Order: sequence, then C-alpha cells, then structure tokens
Amino acid sequence: MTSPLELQDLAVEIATEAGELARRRRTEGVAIAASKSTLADIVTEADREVEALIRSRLAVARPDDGFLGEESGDAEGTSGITWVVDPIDGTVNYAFGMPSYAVSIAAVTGSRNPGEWRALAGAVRAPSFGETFRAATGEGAWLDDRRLSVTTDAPAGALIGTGLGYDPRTHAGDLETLSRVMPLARDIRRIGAASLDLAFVAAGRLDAYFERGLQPWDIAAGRLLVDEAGGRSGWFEPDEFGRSMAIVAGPELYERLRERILG
Ligand code: LIP
Repeated sequence: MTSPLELQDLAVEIATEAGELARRRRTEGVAIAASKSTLADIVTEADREVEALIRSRLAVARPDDGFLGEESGDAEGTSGITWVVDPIDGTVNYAFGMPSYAVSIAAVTGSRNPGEWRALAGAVRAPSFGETFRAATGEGAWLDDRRLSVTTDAPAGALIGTGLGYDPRTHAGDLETLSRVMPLARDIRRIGAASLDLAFVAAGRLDAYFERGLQPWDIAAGRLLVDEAGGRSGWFEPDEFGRSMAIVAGPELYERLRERILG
C-alpha cells in the first residue's frame, strides 16, 4: 500500500515538470484550441499538451490507478486511487498573460465526486511564482519547508476570494450571493484560478474562498491543502444550473460564511 506521502511526492514531481512545460509554452505564445461550456470557457493547446504529459507520467509510475482530467476525460483504474488533474487551472489568465495559473494534481479514493471522495495527496504548482503547495492526508499542508495554517481571526473583516463562472446566465445570482457575503468582508479578490484561491486560504493569504460551479479538478488538490492547514471545507448540493457550491475558511469564519451563502 502506497503512503499518502509517496503519492504527494509523485504529485509534486509531475506538477513541477508540467508547470515548467506550461511556462515554456506561455513564453512561446498561446494558441486558443477551442471553447468549451461557453464562448468564454477556453482551452489552449498548452492545456492539452500539459495534461498529456501528466497522464503519461502517471501511467508509467502508477499504471493501476484511475485518471480524471479536465481535458482528456477519465479512465477507471483497479487500485481504488484516482488522479484528478487540472493541467492549467486559470486558463483565461494564462491566455491573457497573467501569472496566476497553476497545475493541480491530486490523488483521491472512494468516489469521483468531490462531495464523497477522500483526498489522499495533492500538489498545486504555480510556475510563474516558483511555488509548490503540497499536502498529504494527516501530514499537514506545506509550502517549501513552511507548514501552512489558515487564519483564525480577521479583525478588520475577512479577505475573501471568489469567482464568477463563464456562464452569463448565472452572474446575477452569483452577484446576489456576493452581496450577502459583503458584510463579512474586508475586501474581495478574484484571482481566476481556484486551485490558487484554495492554496492561498491554506497559506493564510486569504481568509476564505467560495465559488459556485467549480469542477472536481479545480478543487481536488486545493481543498486538501485547506483541510490539512486546519481549515474547514464544504461542497454543497447543485443549484438549478447543476453548479455545486464550494466554501472554505478557518473554522469560525466558515460557519458564518456558510450561513450567509446557503442560509
Ligand atoms: C477555472 C477556475 C476559475 C473559475 C472557473 C474555472 P480553468 O478553471 O479556476 O477560477 O472561476 O470557473 O473553473 O477552466 O481555468 O481550469
């Protein structure tokens, strides 16, 4: 039986190599390959190439594991472990030349649903910042040699990350949710890469983060980072557009935020 730490080390190694490829392709210029759910929801040639690299590395290192990736779909494994992969989280930032994008790789077990699986290990690599966030279940969340902790109080109000998805039909509802959250906020950040929002909550750079409509690969590694940094996280029932709500924060703020968002 492989330990979560071994899975974490593999995730870090592959995410670092994949991040370097993404960074190199970025300097060569980005080609939009297609639109996905809406015109604004894009995939670049680099997303596909980076995911192919990650998938091939995992196939060699962990041939019996399953795979669930943003760009190349899923495959069942026989080991009970599934790798959940976002090759470039923050694709729109990447395409616009903004540095906030990341490779997110996690190993989960039990289910392919973020509300039900058990995350074992994960890595979020932000190549532009030269940072790799990592976590293994029961072993804490780390950035280099610094053990990460969520914030425990926000006397001037909470710095809260969020996002509005790519579907214009959902913007009004999301803005209404945001207006209910504002009394708790010092200010709002829209970073544009969910894995980084989550890593930043784990690192105490944000007090909290919530967003409706994330996909399993957006949240897999980052949510484990938050949990291992002493935070709380929830993945809640989909709305009428099929979008689940993700909420993460330190324990006390989490309750107040959940109350405001979900009632
Ligand atoms: C994106 C996120 C972004 C979120 C989008 C999308 P992608 O991931 O991380 O912050 O608002 O809904 O999921 O598509 O760049 O991998």
